Amino acid sequence: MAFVDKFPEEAKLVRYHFGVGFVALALGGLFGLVQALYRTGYFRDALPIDASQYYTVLTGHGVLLALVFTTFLICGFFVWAVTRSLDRPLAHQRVAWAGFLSMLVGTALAALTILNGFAPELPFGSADVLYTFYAPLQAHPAFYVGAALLVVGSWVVGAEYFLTYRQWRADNPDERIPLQTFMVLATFVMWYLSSLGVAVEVVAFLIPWSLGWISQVDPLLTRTLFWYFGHPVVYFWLLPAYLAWYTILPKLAGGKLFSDPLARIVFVLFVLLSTPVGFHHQYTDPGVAEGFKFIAMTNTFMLLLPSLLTAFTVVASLEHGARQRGGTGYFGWLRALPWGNPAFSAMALAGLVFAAGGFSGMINAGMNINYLIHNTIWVPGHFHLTVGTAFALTMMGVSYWLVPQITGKQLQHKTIAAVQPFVWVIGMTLMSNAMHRGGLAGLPRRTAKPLFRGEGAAPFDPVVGSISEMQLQIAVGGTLLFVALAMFLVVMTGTWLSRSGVGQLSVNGTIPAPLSGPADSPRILDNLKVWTAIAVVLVIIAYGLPLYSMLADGILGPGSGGF
Ligand code: HAS
Ligand code: HEM
Ligand code: CU
Repeated sequence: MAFVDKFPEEAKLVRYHFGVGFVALALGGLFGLVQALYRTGYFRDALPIDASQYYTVLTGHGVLLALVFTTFLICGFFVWAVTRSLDRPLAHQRVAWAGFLSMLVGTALAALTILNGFAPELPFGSADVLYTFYAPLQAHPAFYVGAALLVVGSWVVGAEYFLTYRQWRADNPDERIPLQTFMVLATFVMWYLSSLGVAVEVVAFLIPWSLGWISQVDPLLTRTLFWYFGHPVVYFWLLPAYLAWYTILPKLAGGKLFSDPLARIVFVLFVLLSTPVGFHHQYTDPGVAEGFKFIAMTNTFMLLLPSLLTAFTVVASLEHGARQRGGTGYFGWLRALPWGNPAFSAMALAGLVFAAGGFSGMINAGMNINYLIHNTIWVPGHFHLTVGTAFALTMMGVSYWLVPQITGKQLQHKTIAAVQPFVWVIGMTLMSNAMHRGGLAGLPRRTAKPLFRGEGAAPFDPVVGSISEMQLQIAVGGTLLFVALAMFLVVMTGTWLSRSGVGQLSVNGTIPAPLSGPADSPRILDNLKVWTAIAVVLVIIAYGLPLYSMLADGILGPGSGGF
């Protein structure tokens, strides 16, 4: 039975979340194209923005894609995962709708203040503060209230996962938590622990400051609170992709998950290690002692472990699937994978791209090498491989598979869908590779009109190896990405609006049991209370002293205290 027939209200919730996410994706993607062309100089004069509005576009792009698109897709996807794996409706659908509504109102508020940058004569204030929004940049209070409502809304939807799980537990006291629900709960434990930082930043400091109630804030403190949240938020984006790679991808490959216990260990490691690492975004900040940065670096390198375990488990599961389908040889089995199925190819390609993004992350994390790439376009190169592809392309793959199940309609425009992931990956390879190279050559990020050596007639003089050539690749890659994004949205809109609902849905929504099941692992793995307690201790160790030193000279006073 299709998901929509069995759980109609939950399917509707997922549809609404995905719908809002797709609108954010469309607008954010358009901004991406505009800024890629503007900053590389291609058609700059034909674009309807000037250099100061570049920051309106950049803020819109970052907020709509990294904060809005992600949060809506994740919350919706998790409603599906919890309902499906517990095989029961949500405990209180109203709570989930309330969370959705809070997220929607928050998004509208934040988007309005950002978009007002295009028409400053209107009374909505402005918010050219970028998606990282820490002081000293200041936005209209409505922007911060919007951001807070978005986060709080996600907390409320998240609470519903826990309440539903509790209900299930009362009926099934001795069973192991089904894998997908375990992954959802672990992700949200991490999310609650880490988003507390941004909540304190926004509610205690930025809102009162933007309203004029307090005259100054400590920029180092707000940055620290932001990055306390700003690293784990990247795993809030990554773990839903992992949920899809562990539980859906092996099935699409024709096989089974290799090991359920390993998957649980990976998520536990993320609960423990995601948060005490935020200082790796602040290696260049004065006022934070080197020792604390060093601790963050060590933790960051330990945090590679769960991703390397994932690479092993997921690839092993795919190989198993490929061999079931008749694949042979050391690498020949790769050919036996269903590359023509867009749900599969999008997720598998996202995984391959993430392997490259993970390596550039390792380089970012080294305290000394970081000085070379920090604040250069290398960093956007890194995160378009991670959140921009590992997350975004995986969610496109998930949508190809799930949207038919939550709408009861067959996937439309199958040829466009089959080609789309490949167009995305070609575009991303061009754009991201050139960004990494440009960063090494000193090309800055967040710059409307970067100046660089030998500018001359550039960007229209792309000698191979020159920055002009990299700029050209960024522009071409960005354009291809936008084309791929439009293709995805055509398929989604076509499917959603089609009248193909009658008849048997060709998607099979069941998920086979893993080769090694939960019974092969100790029950302690499921004890999220223990892991949460240890995670809190690690956070206190990593953040206690540095935060104390920032607060010791007064909560609103800039500068650092005794350390
Ligand atoms: Fe990062 C900056 C370090 C992962 C996102 N990162 C950013 C920013 C963003 C971001 C948005 O240490 C910029 C923020 C800003 O605006 O300033 N990052 C890391 C490290 C990792 C990492 C060590 N980042 C992510 C993920 C993100 C993300 C995930 C989003 C989703 N990052 C940094 C650092 C900075 C940074 C510094 C600050 C830079 C600066 O100076 O500003 C690690 O978690 C990466 C581990 C990953 C791996 C790869 C494992 C491979 C796998 C693939 C399996 C293959 C499959 C396919 C499934 C070790 C799992 C198989 C298919 C077949 C066909 C076989
Ligand atoms: C920044 C292009 C898709 C997240 C940028 C920048 C470019 C760009 C050129 C760098 C601007 C600068 O530093 O001056 C594009 C294009 C896309 C695309 C052409 C596809 C049509 C995405 C997706 C995501 C994303 C899917 C996330 C889900 C971000 C973020 C920033 C960024 C968070 C940083 C904003 C900031 O520095 O404040 N993008 N991007 N982008 N992009 Fe994208
Ligand atoms: Cu980080």
